[in-house]
Amino acid sequence: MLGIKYPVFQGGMAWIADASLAAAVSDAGGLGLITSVNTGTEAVREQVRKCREMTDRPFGVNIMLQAPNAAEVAAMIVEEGVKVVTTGAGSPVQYMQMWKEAGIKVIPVVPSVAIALKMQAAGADAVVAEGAESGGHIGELHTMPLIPQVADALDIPVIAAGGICDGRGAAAAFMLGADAVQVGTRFLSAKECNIHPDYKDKIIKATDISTIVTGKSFGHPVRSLKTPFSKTLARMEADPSVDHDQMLALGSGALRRAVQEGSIDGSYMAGECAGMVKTIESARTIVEDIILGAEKIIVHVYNTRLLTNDNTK
Ligand code: TUI
Repeated sequence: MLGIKYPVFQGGMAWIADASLAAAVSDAGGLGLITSVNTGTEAVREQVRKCREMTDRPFGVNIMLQAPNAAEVAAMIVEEGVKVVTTGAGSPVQYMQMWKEAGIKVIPVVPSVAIALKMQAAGADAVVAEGAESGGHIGELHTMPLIPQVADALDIPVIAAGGICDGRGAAAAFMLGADAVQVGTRFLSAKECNIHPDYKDKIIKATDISTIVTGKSFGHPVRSLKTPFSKTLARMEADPSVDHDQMLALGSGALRRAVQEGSIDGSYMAGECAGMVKTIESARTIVEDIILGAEKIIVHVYNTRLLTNDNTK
């Protein structure tokens, strides 16, 4: 459907996923995605043009629908002839007709079966079903039960996201009924990922219990690395005398501050698998490790009949 070699998407991480990362992932055979969250629509357009110069392979744009310029970016990708769009944090139904007429493949990110069905009915070509293991803005369900339920409910392809960072996670996602996987957190460590060195360092040093979810009590759960800043937010959230507007004000701009400045007042968004990311590697190495790792496990299980504990048949 997309003309890619491997069923591996790179998450369209806000402020992070630029032409450098997207082109490297696409060049390696996956689907690179450029984020719409940048200094403005023209900056996103520049990234699209840059990416096209850097690779001949297909790539896409991810639109964060809560951003004030979402409608502008929605029109810009048509002008620029982008072939694939993924959307997050809302419903892209109002743009669907325009994108379909332009021949763009539309792949909304969804957190539940109900929203997945709504997207399919609206004409989506596939969905990314994203579990709450993910970094950033998350839903309630986790990947293990979310993927099979979405796969059973839909006729269109399902891309699994949330907690997938190597061949083992990808193989598991395929077992659950996914047609492809989307990976975010592991690409934070890619050589081609242009985040502040302190952000990368925090990912490399993370352990299994290094992330925290804040904002759930006011309907905006976000997973990020535990830092003095995110722990302060969590304490404020538990304090009934602190109002939500105060917290929203503190959180505003925090992701950008982490990505560009490595600031102590930054929100270092990351998924639960940050603890599995140990080294800085090229995007190509990451894509190949995920897909070849998954293939090796699947072939091994098949050849040895591991699940029946009976090698005589
Ligand atoms: O969008 C994401 N993850 C994100 S967006 C983001 S940017 C940000 N910046 C500062 C503070 C907070 C966020 C960081 N991470 N993931 C995709 C996703 N989409 N997760 C959940 C949803 C979603 C939720 C509701 C999609 C659709 C939806 O409703 C659709 C409807 O029909 O209402």
